[in-house]
Amino acid sequence: MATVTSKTLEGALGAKLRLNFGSTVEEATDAQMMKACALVLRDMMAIREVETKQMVRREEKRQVHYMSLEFLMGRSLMKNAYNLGLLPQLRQALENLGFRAADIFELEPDAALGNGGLGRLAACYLDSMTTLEIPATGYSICYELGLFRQKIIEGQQVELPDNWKDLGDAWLMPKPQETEEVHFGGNIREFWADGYHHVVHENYQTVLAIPCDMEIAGYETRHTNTLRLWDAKSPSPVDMSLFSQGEYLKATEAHAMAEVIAKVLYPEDKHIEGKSLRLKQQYFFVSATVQSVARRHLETYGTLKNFHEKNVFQVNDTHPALVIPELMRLLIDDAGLSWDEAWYITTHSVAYTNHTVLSEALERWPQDLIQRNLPRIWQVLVEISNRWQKKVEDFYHDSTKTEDMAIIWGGQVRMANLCIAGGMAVNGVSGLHSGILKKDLFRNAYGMEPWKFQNVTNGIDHRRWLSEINPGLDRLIRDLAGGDEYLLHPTALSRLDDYADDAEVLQRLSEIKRKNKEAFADYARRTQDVVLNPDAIFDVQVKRLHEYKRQLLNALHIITLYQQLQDDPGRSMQPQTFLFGAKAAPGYAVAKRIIHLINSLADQINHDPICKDKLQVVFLENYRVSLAEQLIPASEVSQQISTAGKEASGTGNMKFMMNGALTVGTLDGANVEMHDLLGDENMFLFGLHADEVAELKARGYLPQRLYARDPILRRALDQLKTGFRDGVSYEDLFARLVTGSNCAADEYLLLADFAAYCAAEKRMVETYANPAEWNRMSLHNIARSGMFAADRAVAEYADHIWHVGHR
Ligand code: CR1
Repeated sequence: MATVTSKTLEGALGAKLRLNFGSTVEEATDAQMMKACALVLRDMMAIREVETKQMVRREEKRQVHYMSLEFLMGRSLMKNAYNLGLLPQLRQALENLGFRAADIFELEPDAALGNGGLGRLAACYLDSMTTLEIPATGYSICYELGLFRQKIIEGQQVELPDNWKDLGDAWLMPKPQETEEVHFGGNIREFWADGYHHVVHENYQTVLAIPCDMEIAGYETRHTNTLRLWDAKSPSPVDMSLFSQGEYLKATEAHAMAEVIAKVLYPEDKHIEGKSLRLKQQYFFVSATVQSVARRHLETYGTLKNFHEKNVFQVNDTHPALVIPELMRLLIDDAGLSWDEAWYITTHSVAYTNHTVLSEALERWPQDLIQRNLPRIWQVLVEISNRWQKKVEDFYHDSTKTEDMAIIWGGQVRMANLCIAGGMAVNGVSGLHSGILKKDLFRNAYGMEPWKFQNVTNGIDHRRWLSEINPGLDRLIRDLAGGDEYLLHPTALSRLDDYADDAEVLQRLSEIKRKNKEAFADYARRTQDVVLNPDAIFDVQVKRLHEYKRQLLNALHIITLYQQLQDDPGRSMQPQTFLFGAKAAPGYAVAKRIIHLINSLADQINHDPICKDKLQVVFLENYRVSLAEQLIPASEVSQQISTAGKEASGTGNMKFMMNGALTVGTLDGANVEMHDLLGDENMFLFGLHADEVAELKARGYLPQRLYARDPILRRALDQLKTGFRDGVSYEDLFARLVTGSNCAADEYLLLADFAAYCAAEKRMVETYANPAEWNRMSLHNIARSGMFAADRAVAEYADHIWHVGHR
């Protein structure tokens, strides 16, 4: 293809505006221009996508099907332009046509088809799978409404709908000719005829699954993959027989039932919602995916007997676990294979990643819900469960282990055990987490089939999360570490380590951070209506609001700092700005109370003159990918303070490290591996280790004792009861930590780690007073972050789980 210049792009954009919007460049609005940009890039990717598909078919490549109910894509315009190598040209073209490129990029809505880490991981892996030239497709649901938008009103979270498709649909390419049918409800009829056992599913309701494809461009490759988002439609808009009887409302019921499936993303992060709509979402996207993959396979090979040689389904947590019985159903009922043949194929084409050990997040479905909605799948599950149970009994002869490993038990279907039984591999997402799976959560399964268990430590798309969002740092790295080599070989970042004593380099690093802080302060003033002090340390905790992540511990420490300042208002101190960003699941009351508390605390501190130029607390509204992209390059301190053993990996921690922020953190998740690379001297570690947490709990943890013994802690906790100038008391949070309310007190051991946390923060502030030391630490963090590139993680999946080649 001829090289694309800004002139070519100007022409293409002008043509798009005329053809799609009947508009001239002069008349076009920013929104129309944004869409035109998307359409022009989409055209380029579409050509490459066709080429890639042809190559995969011609060379009979094994394909990866990455199944996830969540893909937290964020914005795509800048990303796609970057990967296509057209970002400078696009910027130039927009400016030449009289538009401000930054405004056009800013206008794109985030595609927030995910909740947090799990969904963002899937998005980063799509980028790496494509860049590594792995034939891969992502599968999910084309939610009409993404994760809710958050407004803070009088200190509290209010949820608003996220209508992302208004502008965001420019990336979607509907493919109605590849529609699949998914069947719900009805009954099963079985009979013998012609010497065969026949199974017929009857009286079901059909929902049409229509693919809406989003192309994924890789970096410096023509290889192009697809994210296939299934939209749900009813086969008929109304039931005409009911309509003709005058039952107008009833006549549209089936229609409404079908279309509600793709209406909204469930906003619960790590809490199962045992609702039939959620189950329908899961089966809908699983069934559509399995059918479409099998159909394409049959077209190419004429048989499904070699299906497992050419396909692998990676299931992102247990949400797509029904892929196991659905593939069995298709192989047996539709393709006529025997149970044993089908089981062999299934157990050689499905791999499972576990993302959490929190018991409230482990999916268990009431069996009657499955029986009613998916009668054939239920039958298959019963057979899988019986055979698995027999295998476990024969191996262990131990009824407690039989119960622990059961798939159907006590009226529930346990999806993790299903994935272990039906999968060829099970992996955790950090060394610590994978160890906990083997030693604890899945110890019996590990004892029986140890070869299935693996670790793949998470990674992030460093092209997006460093090069694209932090151009100043990108420039410095190119100057010092061999040009753009690090973009495809992230370990090249380690060359920065050679400059640890180079005063000029360290100075440049600190100027980059300073500029980023100023840019963020400007952004925050425009979009959040807050004035930030760029001379203060930007100390940041952004992630979903969950008790185990311990935002409340951060707040308690800030309360302590404030109380010390009240005792001695004249005391000179290093100014600190604490920034929070977090969405709470709408039904998670305690999480919402913690958001309220942080806002009350912010209101108090920001209005107290003694805090001026010393302490500031900001709760950033509507934390999301595009806000993270502005904030992370400007951050100096990264708060990763979960109770050890609870955060499976974390990926925000990696993004901050890569952008030179220093971590205040516990030895949890991937922090452990960061610490292995950095040592005590390059991060601020504190708190109990995972095994100590377990021991303390086993011994009997008594937070009341800590409350009684430590006056600083007691004073901070008492402040929760008193509250702040807005008059709201947080006695409920006090009770949750100290006395317990409907639960054991302080489940996540905030009080046990409080003193150590305050000491770590103190060390951090003292270090900040020595800029040379701070910048040197920052440099080491960037230099050693290459290990956390998603390219490395995806290559490990490709080598050890998928067995596919890659660049
Ligand atoms: C984990 O909590 C991890 C991501 C991605 C989350 C987080 O520590 O980084 O997954 N788990 O692996 C999750 O959302 C449902 O479980």
